[in-house]
Amino acid sequence: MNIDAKPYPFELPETLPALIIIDMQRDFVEQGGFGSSLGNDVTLLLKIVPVVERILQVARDLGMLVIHTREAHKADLSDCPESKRMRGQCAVRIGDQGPMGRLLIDGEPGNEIIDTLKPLPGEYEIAKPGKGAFYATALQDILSEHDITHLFFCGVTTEVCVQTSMREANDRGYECLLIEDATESYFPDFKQATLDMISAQGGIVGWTSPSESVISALKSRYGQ
Ligand code: C5J
Repeated sequence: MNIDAKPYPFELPETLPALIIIDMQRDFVEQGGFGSSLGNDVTLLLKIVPVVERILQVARDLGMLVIHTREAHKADLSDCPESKRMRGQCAVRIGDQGPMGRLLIDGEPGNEIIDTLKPLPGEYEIAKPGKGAFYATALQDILSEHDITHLFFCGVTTEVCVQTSMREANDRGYECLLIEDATESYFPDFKQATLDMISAQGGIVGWTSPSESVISALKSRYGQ
């Protein structure tokens, strides 16, 4: 069973693939978080929430491994390079107090995954200090323990944490597909460019496909 995808059909494996949901945390999608501190219009990101909810439900129904990530730093900022904290000309920075607590700090209200996508018991929630989900996390060990070979990505933002994580996964030998309408950027052009560059050159980073195609193929392949 294949998924209709770019640049060519994505072949589903015998064993269940995993779903990785990148950084659907209040810091990026709500006013007063890290995303808005950088001057972004965070409302743009909210439109993917119902699509991600649908995909998450399908993954749960099929018993897929689900991994949620959050971009998060320790309260003492020991895992946040000064170069990252000082980047940009903004009034509030990582670790500073905002309306939802300290920006991008593990355990603060703003760092939580949004209510409708909250992890359930049995799902993994990874706090990652970098843009990539593999950097300084246990992600690779978790995937190996579960014999995962194929990954579906969604979340925010397309050209930063999603793309970085997908490139890290691609370099580690995973077959990766980015769900087109389940990822979003503060910059629509950047989202499109990212989708294009992933599937260019014969799928140099992987595949992309709309959620409708992904969901129907997953249900046909792994449903009862
Ligand atoms: C950013 C992310 N954009 N989750 N983080 O800083 O994409």
